[in-house]
Amino acid sequence: MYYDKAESLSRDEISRLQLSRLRTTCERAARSRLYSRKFTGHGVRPEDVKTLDDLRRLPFTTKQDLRDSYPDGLNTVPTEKMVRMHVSSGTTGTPTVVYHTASDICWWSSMVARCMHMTGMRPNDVFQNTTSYGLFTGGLGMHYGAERLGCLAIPMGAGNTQRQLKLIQDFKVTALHIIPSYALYLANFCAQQGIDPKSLGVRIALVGAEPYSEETRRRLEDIFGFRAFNSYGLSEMNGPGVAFECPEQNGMHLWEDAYLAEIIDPETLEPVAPGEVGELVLTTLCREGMPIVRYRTRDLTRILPGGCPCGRSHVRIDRITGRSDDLIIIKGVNIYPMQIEQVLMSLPEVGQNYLIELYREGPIDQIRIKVEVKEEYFVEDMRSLNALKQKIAHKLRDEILVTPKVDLVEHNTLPKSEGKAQRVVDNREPE
Ligand code: DLL
Repeated sequence: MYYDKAESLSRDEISRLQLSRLRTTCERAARSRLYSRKFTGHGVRPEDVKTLDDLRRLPFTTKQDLRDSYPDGLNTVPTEKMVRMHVSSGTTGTPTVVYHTASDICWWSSMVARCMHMTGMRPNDVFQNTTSYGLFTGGLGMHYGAERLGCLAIPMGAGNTQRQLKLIQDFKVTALHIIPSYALYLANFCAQQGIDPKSLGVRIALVGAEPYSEETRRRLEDIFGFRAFNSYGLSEMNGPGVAFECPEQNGMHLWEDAYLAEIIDPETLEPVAPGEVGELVLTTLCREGMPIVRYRTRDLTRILPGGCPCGRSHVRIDRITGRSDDLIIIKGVNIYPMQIEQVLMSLPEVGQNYLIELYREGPIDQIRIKVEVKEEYFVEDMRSLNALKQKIAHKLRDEILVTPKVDLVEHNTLPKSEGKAQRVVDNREPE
């Protein structure tokens, strides 16, 4: 029933495995320039890790540490032992690099295969990867996983929607890897071409790499007739395959034999109470070439209480509600973009794309939301459009506690990107 017997280890077995792997990780990490300095600075040695609680004695690692260590300050083996590197998609400053040995790629692929199998994918599935290849880890990461599972993998890559559809149809694709904003776009595209998305016959979609709401999942499942499984990962922790939904679709199992997870308060850096939302901190447990200790992901989530009916013992994390650096503060009120998406995607009149704009009117910060309206609702009658505008603004106010300005636009008119969507544009002048 499971792909890997590690999926159903007892909690005791998981803890024992984690401790032994954590010790190995620290021994390896101490060979890198970054951790030899950090461990010394913290007055801690790998051999001080005697219990899992000793994790808290170890220093955190931040994105800035990775940048400062560019290009190879976290490596623990000579470059000739490495077989691949990925570079982060960061838009500013020095990029971050993650190197992998052959063993690291092997581990990573088997984790991704495990995730895919958990969603119900099997070797007879035809898998199309619609995300970008190259440096983005969703390309090769998912591809290697699908091959490992034994599926026929189509490395289509991002964009070129006409061709995506042709391949899906001609090769009877049954499983897709797709970013949520692109899935919404594909739905529009099908409508334009007069294709019923359900007729494509895709039964499983692996949907992740950017935040999306439960409402968006439901909308996608409704339109395409597939089951959409949330998929979480980050380049620093290999990429996809860190946490994934099982058929219960209620939280993502985070593979604790490969990653050690903590949830901390981003201000105090102390652990939050069980079940509370905080920042996810991850330690690699199986990585050889470039282990990372206590990496601050900035992603906000919580550990869901209780076991999962699927029988897998690995903890489940909740849908990522946002990043601690995504927070928008308008008129003193804290808003996460995901709250806005939730409201928009629950409204039948709203189309598949939206954009949040922040601007300043005199000294006051304002928020404007541009919303694509479905074709059938985009009528000429001003009164109906105004009523819709008001309805959206009221629903949003109930959720985010400030009244945004709402602009309705025709469907397919907002900018779309081939990769992750940029949902927030900040036009406020720096003070
Ligand atoms: O996005 C890895 C990935 C590829 C995951 C394909 C899933 C599928 P990065 O480009 O380094 O890596 O971006 C990582 O994306 O810290 C989150 O903020 C966000 N993210 C990833 N998955 C989800 C998700 C890949 N399911 C960053 N929900 C992470 C919300 C997500 N946010």
